Amino acid sequence: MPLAAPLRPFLDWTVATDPNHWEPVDVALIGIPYSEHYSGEPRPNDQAAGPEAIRALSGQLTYGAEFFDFNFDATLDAVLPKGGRDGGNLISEDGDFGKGFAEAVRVMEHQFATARFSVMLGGDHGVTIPALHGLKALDRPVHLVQIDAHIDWRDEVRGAKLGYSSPIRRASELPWIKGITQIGIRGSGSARAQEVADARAWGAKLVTADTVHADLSAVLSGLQGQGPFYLTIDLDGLDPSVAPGVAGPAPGGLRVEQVRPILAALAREGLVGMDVVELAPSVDSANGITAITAGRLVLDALAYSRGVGL
Ligand SMILES: [Mn+2]
Repeated sequence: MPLAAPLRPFLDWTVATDPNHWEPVDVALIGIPYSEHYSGEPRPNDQAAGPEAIRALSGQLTYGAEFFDFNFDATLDAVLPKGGRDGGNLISEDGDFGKGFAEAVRVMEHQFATARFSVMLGGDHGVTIPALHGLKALDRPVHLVQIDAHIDWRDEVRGAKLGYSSPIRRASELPWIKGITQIGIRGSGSARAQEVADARAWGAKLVTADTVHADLSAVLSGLQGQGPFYLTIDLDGLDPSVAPGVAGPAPGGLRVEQVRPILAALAREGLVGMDVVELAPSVDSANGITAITAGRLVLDALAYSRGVGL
């Protein structure tokens, strides 16, 4: 069943919404516009609107291939991959992500198999779980890097095991995840002591935001030799002053200029793909800076993944 066409494709890429007709490409993207609050939460969030918000404002990143990108000292034509594919939005037929999970895994597997670099836009952090399952299609172990304020190691929350508090716990159960590094962790309310103990017992490396602020280069050298990588960015890993449009803002987070060297370090070792999740457009600044930042980080990762700027 084809995905839903986007209102505007990311970076004006070619739209191809039927996975059965996906051809091999350099880079491909889908959105999983899904968010599910836990039972008993006071209100639903609007993270399902994230993929369309990021796509809509991606127009601000590309005025044309001949425009100069000062991040890379080159024109966009040299920075961006050719023939990017926007596969549209994966919408569960019956609105139930639990039932739609297997289909989401199948689509992600197919995207990993047909794209050198795979991008997925969420959605809440639960949508990272089918992406992690889809990595099986690569048939080689990958190291998971997470940028997030929270460790997301809850086994379940009120019966839900595929929710936004559990993606890294679910990752730890997959045989093709050979390592986990969690960057930007901070504050309270992220985990109970048991979850921290479980993460450390598994061997996950918890890198606090304060560690990044104190010595970014040590964080970067810790990633050496660990690839290939898959990256999941929860936008609340960034500081709320630069990424305000999230449901769980936490003070003291990463700045864009700290994230970009991390993207470069991952690309040097091999970055197979990434997702960006947890954008809540209803609480973004009026100018959409969080959505723009999300798109910019994808663009930066794409450039680095092609060796540009390394
Ligand atoms: Mn998260």
